[in-house]
Amino acid sequence: MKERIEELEALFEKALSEATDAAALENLRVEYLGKKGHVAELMKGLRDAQDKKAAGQLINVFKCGVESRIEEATEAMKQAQINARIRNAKKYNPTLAREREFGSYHPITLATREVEDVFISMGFTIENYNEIVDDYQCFEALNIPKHHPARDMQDTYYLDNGQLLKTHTSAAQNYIMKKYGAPLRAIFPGRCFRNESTDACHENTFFQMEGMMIDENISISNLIYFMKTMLSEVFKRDVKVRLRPGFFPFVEPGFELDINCEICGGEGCPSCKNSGWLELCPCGMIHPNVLREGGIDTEKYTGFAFGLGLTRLAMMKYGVKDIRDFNSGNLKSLSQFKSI
Ligand code: FA5
Repeated sequence: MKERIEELEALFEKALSEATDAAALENLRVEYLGKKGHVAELMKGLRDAQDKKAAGQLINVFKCGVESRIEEATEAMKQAQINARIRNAKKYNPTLAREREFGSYHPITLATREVEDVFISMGFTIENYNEIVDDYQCFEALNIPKHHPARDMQDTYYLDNGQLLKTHTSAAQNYIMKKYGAPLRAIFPGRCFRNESTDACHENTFFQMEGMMIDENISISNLIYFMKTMLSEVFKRDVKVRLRPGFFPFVEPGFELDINCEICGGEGCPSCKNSGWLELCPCGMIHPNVLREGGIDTEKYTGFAFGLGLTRLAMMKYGVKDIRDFNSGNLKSLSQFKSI
C-alpha cells in the first residue's frame, strides 16, 4: 500500500506540474478523488491491508494532500490569470494629456491675427459687429438706396423679419462712425455671406476685414501707405499688386487692389479665374454721403476705407489653391497650419 501511494504521489505531482488550465486540474481531481479514482481504488484495497488503521491514515493523508494541492493550484492559476489581465490592460498614463495632439488655429484665424497686429501697431482699434444686420446698415447707410444696381452684386440670405446676413464688413461702418465719431482708426473683421455660386476663389461664406481711418487731411496717399504697409508686413516678402479704378457707391474715388496670383505666379489658374490677378482689397475715400450719415462733419474730416478679403488673403499667404478647403472641415489639411 505504502509503495502504491508513493507511486501515485509521484504521478500526481508530475501531472499537476503539467496542468496548464482549469480543465486539466478538474481532470486530475476526477482521476484521483472521483468515484472511480485512485483514492477510491486505494480504499477498496484497504480490505486486504494487514494494518488497516495505518493504511487508512496513509490513504487519508494522501487524499488530503491531493485535495489541498489541487486547491492551491486552482488558486495560483486564478491569480496568474488576474495578473496577466492587469499586465495586458492599457496602463493609465498620467502624462497622456500632454502627449495628445492639440488642436490648431484655423488659417483664417492666423491670417486675421497677423493683419490685426499690423493695424494695432499703427494705432487702430479692433471692433466686432453682428452677422445679422438690417437693410439700412448693409446698404442704405452706405449710399446704396433701394433698387440701386450695386445691390445686384451682393445678393444674400434674408430672414423672415426683413433682416439679412451681412454681405460685407462695410455694414458696420455707420455703427462705428456713430459710436466713436471723428477722428477714428478702426478695423473690423467679420464673416460675410453671399448668395452666389462657389468656385476656387468664391465662397458663399467668407471673411473680410474692414478698415476705416477718419481724420483731418486724410488723402489717397494715406490710404496707399497703409495698404502697402499691411501687405508687406503680412506677406513678409515682395508681392506684386496693382491698383485700378473700382466702383463702390460708398467711396469716391474707389479702387480695386489686386494681388498677383501667388498660386500660379500670374500665369493664370483656377484660383485666379485664369486672369493672373485676384481681387483682394477694394478701397477708396469714404463718400461724403456716408460720412454725413454717420454723423461726421464733412467740412472738417475726410477718411479712407478698405474691405480686405481675408479668406483670399489666407489663400495667397498659405498657397491654398481652392478657397472651399477653408470651410471643408478637413482636419488633415487644416491641422498643418498649427506650426505657422
Ligand atoms: C466689398 O465687399 C466692399 N464692401 C469693399 C470695400 C470696402 C470697398 C470699403 C471700398 C471701401 P467686394 O464685393 O469686392 O467689395 O469684396 C471685397 C473683397 O472680399 C474682394 O476683393 C474679395 O477679396 C473678397 N470677396 C468678395 N466676394 C467673395 C467671395 N464670394 N468669396 C471670397 N471672397 C470674396
